[in-house]
Amino acid sequence: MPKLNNVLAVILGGGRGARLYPLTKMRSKPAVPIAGKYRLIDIPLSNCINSGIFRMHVLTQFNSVSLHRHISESYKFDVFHTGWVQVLAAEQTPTSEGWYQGTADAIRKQLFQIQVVGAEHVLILAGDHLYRMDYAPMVAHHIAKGADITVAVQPVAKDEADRFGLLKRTPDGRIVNFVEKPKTPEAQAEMVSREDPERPFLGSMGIYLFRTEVLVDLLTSHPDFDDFGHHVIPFAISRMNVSGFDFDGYWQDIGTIRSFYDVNLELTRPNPAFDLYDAHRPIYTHSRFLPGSICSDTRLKDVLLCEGCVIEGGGEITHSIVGVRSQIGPRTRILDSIVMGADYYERTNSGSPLGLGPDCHIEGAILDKNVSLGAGVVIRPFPRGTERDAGDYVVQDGIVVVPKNTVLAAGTHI
Ligand code: ADQ
Ligand code: ADP
Repeated sequence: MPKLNNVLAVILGGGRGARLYPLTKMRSKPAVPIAGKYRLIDIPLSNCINSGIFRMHVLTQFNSVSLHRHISESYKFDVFHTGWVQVLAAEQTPTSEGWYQGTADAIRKQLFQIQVVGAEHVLILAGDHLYRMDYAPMVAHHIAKGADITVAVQPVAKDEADRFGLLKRTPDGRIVNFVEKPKTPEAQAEMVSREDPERPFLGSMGIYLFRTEVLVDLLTSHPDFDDFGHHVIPFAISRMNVSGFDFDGYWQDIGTIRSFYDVNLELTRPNPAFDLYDAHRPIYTHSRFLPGSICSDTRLKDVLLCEGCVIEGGGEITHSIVGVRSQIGPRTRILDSIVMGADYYERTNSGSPLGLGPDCHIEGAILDKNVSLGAGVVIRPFPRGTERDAGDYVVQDGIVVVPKNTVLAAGTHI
């Protein structure tokens, strides 16, 4: 396998974050918590470190305090691993020209920072995917094929064709046709390239490896190319050597509240498809030195329970994530929910106790960090497709999300 010290990773930390709202109300998308104790950004950063890539840029629309703190406290390289993680935020306000217009525009606005690193190849990664990938075989493929650009590809099912960039390849792997998210059945039928009737398409994973000079040339000579899927890749395939690299491991896009919810809850089942327990390729995060969790007389079934929690007696938790430092009162029932936990143990700024009070019933919900629910709060899911912003809570595709730091009074029914 090639040495990857010639590769710079650039992680696209997210656009306006509208699809993950309100989890992105107070933080940038890479800082959104996942699996009870990690943040989204930990996934690509860990994949890079485990692959031997130690130089990483994270592009984000705004600098959130929690993202900075998380990265600076969690990713400290020592003298034997000279690397860094650099956050590069869009430098102006949402209304100004400085806002990244799309994935390619985000890279263009930071081209100077990318070039000064002097790496031969740039690996462009999304910040909202759950997967474990060793990038070394992709780099080896890129070099062996003499590619200008290599795109990681996966088979795509019929009913998902409109969510992906679909492509066709020659037998030696060169991409000769690419259509970003085709909507009509005719346009999709054009892109069938596999024998498998269930997964007849090949789709881009939105993971690109560029020769640095090709990337710089493409983005500077086409200032109107804002997006890789819509502009850069379709333009490049007929003019350059663009190769498709097969990746057949577990991989999920978690760009919406629904997919975020489903992918998190899948982790609560025994032997989940994404293995958090792989000791050779761990997912890194902030080490918090938290004590174990206490559950007094509580029924737990399919629960991913994190450290530092106190769960009082008589309650029941099923098919849910209980994040770090969660405090859950007596007789409270939690079903099909993500409870993100808290950043600290004390009271909220308004003086209410942190966590869930006694006798709550929480179902089909996401409770962001540092929430305070009084006694007897009831939350139930809405029908799929329901969208609502009620201030204290937001409904996205039927899932109730209680934003960070929210206080819900005793007896609130949602
Ligand atoms: P999408 O995932 O729909 O399709 P997009 O929304 O552009 O593409 O996001 C790609 C990544 O870049 C995400 O991690 C996103 O958060 C981030 N991003 C988006 N806009 C950004 C911005 N302005 N600044 C910084 N980061 C930004 C893409 C490809 C498809 C491919 C799918 C696979 O376009 O061809 O099939 O990924 O998921
Ligand atoms: P996470 O990684 O989940 O954010 P941390 O272990 O980084 O959790 O800790 C959360 C952060 O919250 C810490 O940096 C800490 O300084 C901060 N914090 C601790 N207590 C309080 C408090 N009472 N109010 C606000 N922030 C706090």
